[in-house]
Amino acid sequence: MTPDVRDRAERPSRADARTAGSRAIPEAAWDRAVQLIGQADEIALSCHVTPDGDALGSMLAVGFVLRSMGKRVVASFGDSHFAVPRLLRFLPGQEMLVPPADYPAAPDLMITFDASTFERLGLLRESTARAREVIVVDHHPSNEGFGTLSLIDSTAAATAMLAEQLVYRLGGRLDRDIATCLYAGLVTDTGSFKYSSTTPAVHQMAARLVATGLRTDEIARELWDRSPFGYLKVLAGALDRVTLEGELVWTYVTRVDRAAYGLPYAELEGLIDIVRRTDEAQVAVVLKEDDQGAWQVSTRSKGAVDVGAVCAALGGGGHHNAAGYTSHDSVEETMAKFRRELGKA
Ligand SMILES: [Mn+2]
Repeated sequence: MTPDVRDRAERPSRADARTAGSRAIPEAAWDRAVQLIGQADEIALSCHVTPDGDALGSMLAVGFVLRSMGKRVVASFGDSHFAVPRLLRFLPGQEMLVPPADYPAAPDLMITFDASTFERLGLLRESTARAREVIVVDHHPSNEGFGTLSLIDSTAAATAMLAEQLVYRLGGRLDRDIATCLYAGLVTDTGSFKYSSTTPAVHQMAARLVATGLRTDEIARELWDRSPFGYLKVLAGALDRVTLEGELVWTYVTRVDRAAYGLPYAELEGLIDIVRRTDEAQVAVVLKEDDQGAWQVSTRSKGAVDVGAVCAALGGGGHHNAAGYTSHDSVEETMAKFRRELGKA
């Protein structure tokens, strides 16, 4: 993603932070969102299944502000085995979370975070379909807006950037809890400020968040620098069968591999970051078998190939350099179809 030229041209003051990085969203849409939230007594929040730091962090950050406004808040995500991924358990605000079974069946107002499609809401799809109003807060370019109101900005490096705007527009202020949630989203989606999406606006937001006194070292350790021992063993297996085919590098992890060490699926999140470092490859792929036996396919590009388009053609979606999809085929068939689509890209 090319840094937005608008970001280079200006140095937002603290007051300008209200709108920095959000110009793809019309003012009228923000106003409508604030109005809908103002009118609601209970607000149901959701994010995509198997949430990452951006999805869960953005949702909880806004939840804090809504609670401080006196709203009843329920928050969830639609996984059949409802559990916060271990590496996100340090996030404050988890008392707002309820399992999908306890989620309102037909909320008056629902807000979704970082979910690029209706399908990504998993078990919360029915509630979403029955909600009177659904505000979609997201930054995926593939998001066509499945709600009644879109707060979608594909130039934002993270949904957390839009969540921050929503916090201000609701009259909220950053405190350490809100900032910790937003920071988790920002560092997750920029790969700790390493990806090309790391614009000046990203660092300016980080400065506002860090100024609340949050512990960047502790957050980094929770998110990236720890694993159960079993991860090392599963990693060893995955790296043992890693394959380089021209400019494509790929590997896979089965649920049997994980079961041998009692390793939860969510622990595989960082595996793609090890595989994608391969100098010889432009595209990296990791197939991860989930607990239901489906292959969750993570892909990364160094820029020459739009893996977002490749994954969209295979029923998924994402960004130019980071995308994914679900496959119910075998490993061999999944890779055959992937190579076919990659050849067209
Ligand atoms: Mn995101």
